[in-house]
Amino acid sequence: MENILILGGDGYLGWPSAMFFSNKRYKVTVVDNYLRRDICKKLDISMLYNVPNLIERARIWHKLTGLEIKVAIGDLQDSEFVRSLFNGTVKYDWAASKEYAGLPDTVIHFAEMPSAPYSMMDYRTANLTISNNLIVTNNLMYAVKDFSVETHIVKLGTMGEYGTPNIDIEEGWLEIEHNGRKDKFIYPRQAGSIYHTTKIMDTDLLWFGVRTWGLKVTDLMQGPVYGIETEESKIDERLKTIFNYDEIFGTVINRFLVQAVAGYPLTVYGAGGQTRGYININDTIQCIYLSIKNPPAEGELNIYNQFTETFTVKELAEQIQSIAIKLGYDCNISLIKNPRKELENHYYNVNHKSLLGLGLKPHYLTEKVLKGMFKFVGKFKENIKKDIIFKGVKW
Ligand code: USQ
Repeated sequence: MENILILGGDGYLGWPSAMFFSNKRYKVTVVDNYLRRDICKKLDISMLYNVPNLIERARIWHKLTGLEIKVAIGDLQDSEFVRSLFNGTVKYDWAASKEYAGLPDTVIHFAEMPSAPYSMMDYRTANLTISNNLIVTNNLMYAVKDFSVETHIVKLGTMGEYGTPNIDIEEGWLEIEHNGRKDKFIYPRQAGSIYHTTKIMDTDLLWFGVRTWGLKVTDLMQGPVYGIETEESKIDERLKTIFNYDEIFGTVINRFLVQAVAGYPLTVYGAGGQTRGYININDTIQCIYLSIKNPPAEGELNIYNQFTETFTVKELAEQIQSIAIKLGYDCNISLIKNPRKELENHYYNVNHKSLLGLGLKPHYLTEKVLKGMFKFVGKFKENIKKDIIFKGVKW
């Protein structure tokens, strides 16, 4: 039985991944310190619905399926806590059997502060983002180097590391010819927020570990994710993942869906020509699974561009508006002054063949998928708080 350690197991992607691998009979341990829930509380941001905490969810999962997801609650910025997960001294906060899970074959690293707007609120939130994301990544890298060099690290990166250059974006690497000589480098990066910049630095840290100590790393350059339900979340209401629609933690498609249901004009920033590569939550899980099934060799860094289709923000708003109207919602689009510093009309041509080559079967953003999301979000209409949808964090 393969052993997987999931860092950030309480998150939007962490919990569905944990259930997916547990269902596939992997031995799963999840770790979290509830950073996102705490920030939401501090900023008075509520999610679309309440979700039981990680310990409660692992208990429910065990009761319903008989499968065990071990839980350790703790701050991964604490290097001794990270090392305890590798040297066998960890004390689980919930487990069916308290016996040590053993060294992980794979670590999936989601344990980052994932919001660009949060990182840009002020110097304190920028510092928290930098220290959390970099220290956690460094603690993980050292623990793997010191205790378990065979472990494959799968790290969630972001398409935002590349920015929007005026040339084709390759998959991680670029061959450069200079003064008659050639070499291959990590593709040039130019992030649009402090958060995205920490993801570049993470990539650089792990690339250093790969070159220096022969670590095995896969870095998944993911675009904005949308969606709610996965196969396992359908087993029971209480197993569904957290869902943010606020300006800080909500990603754009999820936000637009909630806005349409609430009768709040869809907030297209600026001209709306910003193009990004989007991915369904079910495909995120598929991509992680494919990455685990195809690990890099010792001393190799795999970089995959993880999205299935590209849209401008305006196209997304128009598509969501047209379905909202069909469903009887009164839905308008509002072009508001862009609070972010980003190009609003730009070239965007990205190579993303690798994961398709490994067997990814995309779930596209079809009318059926959107209608399913409308139905789901509609059930929680009464919970939507309009005042958290747009506050205008500016940079
Ligand atoms: N946008 C709007 N209106 C909104 C919200 C967003 O027009 O109400 C625009 C943004 O200006 C941006 C695009 O939609 O051009 C995507 O914004 P987003 O908030 O969905 O995504 P972003 O801030 O880039 O971050 C999200 C996740 C982050 C992940 C990233 C992937 O929060 O963790 O790394 O997507 S990527 O965008 O490819 O860098």
